[in-house]
Amino acid sequence: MQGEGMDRIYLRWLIGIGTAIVVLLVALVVVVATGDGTDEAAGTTETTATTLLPTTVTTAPGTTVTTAPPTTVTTAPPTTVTTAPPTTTTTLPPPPTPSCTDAGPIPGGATDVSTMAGDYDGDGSADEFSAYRLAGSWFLWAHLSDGDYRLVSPLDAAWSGTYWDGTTPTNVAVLDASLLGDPREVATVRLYAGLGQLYGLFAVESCGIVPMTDAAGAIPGLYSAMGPSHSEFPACMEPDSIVQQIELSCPGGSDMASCAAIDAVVTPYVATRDPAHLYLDGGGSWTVTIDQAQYQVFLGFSCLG
Ligand SMILES: [Ca+2]
Repeated sequence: MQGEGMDRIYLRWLIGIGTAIVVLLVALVVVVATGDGTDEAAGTTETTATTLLPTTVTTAPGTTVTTAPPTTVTTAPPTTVTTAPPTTTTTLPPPPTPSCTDAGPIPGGATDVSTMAGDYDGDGSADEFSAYRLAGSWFLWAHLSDGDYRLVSPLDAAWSGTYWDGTTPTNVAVLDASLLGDPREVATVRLYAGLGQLYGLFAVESCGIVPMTDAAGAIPGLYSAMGPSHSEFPACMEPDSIVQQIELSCPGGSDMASCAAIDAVVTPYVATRDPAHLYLDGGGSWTVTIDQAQYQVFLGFSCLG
């Protein structure tokens, strides 16, 4: 009976030991399953690592992929295109058709011909204005580029009776051409008659050669005279439509070339066209004292060339 008791005691001890081992194993499993509570208490978050597995692309066997070679594109060089300059078409107004009668050339027997080139019809091309003597009489003659015709005007007794004092000029010469407020130049013509000498300004208008006349229809008193202590001449104040008869003298009879204070008397005229006139300015003559520099300026405006 005593041996049987010992067996029972030993069996109970074994059961106790086994039970303890089982409890410990269960406890260990719980701890492993829940992790240690220290980290959770500290508020840290566990990181779960995610591993991406490489994707295996399987190419079906027997499939041959042929890659086309690169295509070479040849670019043509740029073509140079030459553009012709634009054609400028200048439309000119139709040339006037003057009904002027062509007077013909200067006669072969003419003498004492004097000519001054100028644009007497204002078309931008040079014309000719001449004076000549033929069989004892004087003539004015013009060749106009506008229409290419020629005009002639005899300076006979009838002409002089109309525009002068009836005196027939004995020497005539064309001296200058001036612009007087109009595209058409006027010609200065010296009309010499012994004791009388006059300068006429002549224009081309209405198929004729006409003098510029004053309100009375006569050639105004444009003249010249030169001496040691005086100088008188007409001044064409280009491009203004002003003509001035200038009378200069040096007080005391001193030489004009060295005179420091020159007395000047100026008589102004105003040129108009269609018809051609040279009207005395309503203000009349005025006087002024000029120096040598101003004297040269006046000389530069001389209508006498
Ligand atoms: Ca012309």
